[in-house]
Amino acid sequence: MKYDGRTMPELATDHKNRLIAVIEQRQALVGVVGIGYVGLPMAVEKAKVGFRVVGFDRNADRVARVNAGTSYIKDVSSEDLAAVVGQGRLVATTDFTRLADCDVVVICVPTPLTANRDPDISYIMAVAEQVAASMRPGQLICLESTTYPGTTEEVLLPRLETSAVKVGREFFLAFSPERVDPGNARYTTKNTNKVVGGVTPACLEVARTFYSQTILHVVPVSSPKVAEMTKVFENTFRAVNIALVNELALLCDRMGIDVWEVVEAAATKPFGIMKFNPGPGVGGHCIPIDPFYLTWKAREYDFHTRFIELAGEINVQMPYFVREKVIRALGEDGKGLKGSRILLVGVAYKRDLDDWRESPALKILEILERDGAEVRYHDPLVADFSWGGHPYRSTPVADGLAWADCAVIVTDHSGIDWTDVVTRARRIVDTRNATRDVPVGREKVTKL
Ligand code: SAJ
Repeated sequence: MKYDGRTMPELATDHKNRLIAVIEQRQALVGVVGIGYVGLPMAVEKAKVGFRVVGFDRNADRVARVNAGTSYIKDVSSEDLAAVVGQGRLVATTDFTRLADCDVVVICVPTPLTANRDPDISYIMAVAEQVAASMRPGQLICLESTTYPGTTEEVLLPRLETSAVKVGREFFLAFSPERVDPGNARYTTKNTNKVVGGVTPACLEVARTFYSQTILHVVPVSSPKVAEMTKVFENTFRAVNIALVNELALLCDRMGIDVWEVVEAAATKPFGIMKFNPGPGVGGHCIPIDPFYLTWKAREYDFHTRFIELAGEINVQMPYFVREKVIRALGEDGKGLKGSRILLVGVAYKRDLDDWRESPALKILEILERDGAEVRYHDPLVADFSWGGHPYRSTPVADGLAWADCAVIVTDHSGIDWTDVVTRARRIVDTRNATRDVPVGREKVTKL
């Protein structure tokens, strides 16, 4: 087999072309570190087009479920997963020494914040040590975790490069941000444009070749920093615009204007605007977190990211605004928060997901309980969760509404019968305008 006019043995010393050859022939062994909502869809997509894929995770339960072909990620069907596992194209392991076998290593580990809201790149650092320990010439390493500009070249590169193993020669290093919108059926890993920045031109060439095997449109940029900044900008754009519409909700409440009507009317403008909705707060593991990676890095340059911090302040206030709305709603019935019964309808951080991490529902629950209310919840997608050391279990909606003095709609799951909710509820605080199409019982409903 010849490639580029040369035999494979000749290529052996030319790592870039050998790697490109095995990628294009789908012979490359792909390692995906972190098989979560980003890593698992990526792993399945690569396996579907013929790559052999090894999913690495410290979570033995996830590893076992992948190897059993049972998906735990909403956007990956167990059918698709079982198929590639059954064909022997995807296997999962907790044995990170097998990274040495991989031609390509894609890192999709979490990048949370510490308790005082500084970046926590400990997951990236841990993987960097594991990759470095099993490093061999001829590997492509791609970081996908959302992080501050500079991480790839300032944190990963020094840990991977040695005097004998040089980036762009013996190994290739790139950053390519994940762009996953959990629950979005229209845009998937395959048809979502992928930005890629390589440490060297050779790194970019290899990384572009890799991603082009399964992604329709790959967008090369001049450096990993540009790619890292692109991603943080994307999430900051959302955080700031959500905060803008949340601030509008606070003002409209004071002015007696229906913010939902304003948002809908503004959305009729055919250009120059993008619709965002006010809400009970901003959840998930991206929008409330990623912008603060940039805030932290900007300080190094004596720069204060005022928009990001202001957006964070406003978004963090929304659960407290929900509390104020609940107090007003209960007041209509001569009740106060203390001793009242509140049913949260929906605890997931956004519609039609079962993910309650960083959900505003958790802060609303905490605030209302602290004020002496008794709080239960109903969420058809979240059977139970634990928060503040307490277990919570979803209450059937009819029982919950019969029990509650006030229902608070926190997540507007499309599978909930909102007419039934309004009919059964005594009082409702609707933080998502989920009841907009319910004509009956409007007198019971207090909108954000
Ligand atoms: N939210 C609002 N009002 C809005 C939009 C969202 O209150 O108008 C709230 C949601 O309820 C949720 C939070 O903000 O609690 C985040 O919403 P999101 O739709 O941004 O959801 P994520 O974090 O799951 O996904 C986002 C991606 N979302 C979209 O592009 C629609 C995208 O920004 C990133 O690819 C992804 O984070 C990520 O992984 O970074």
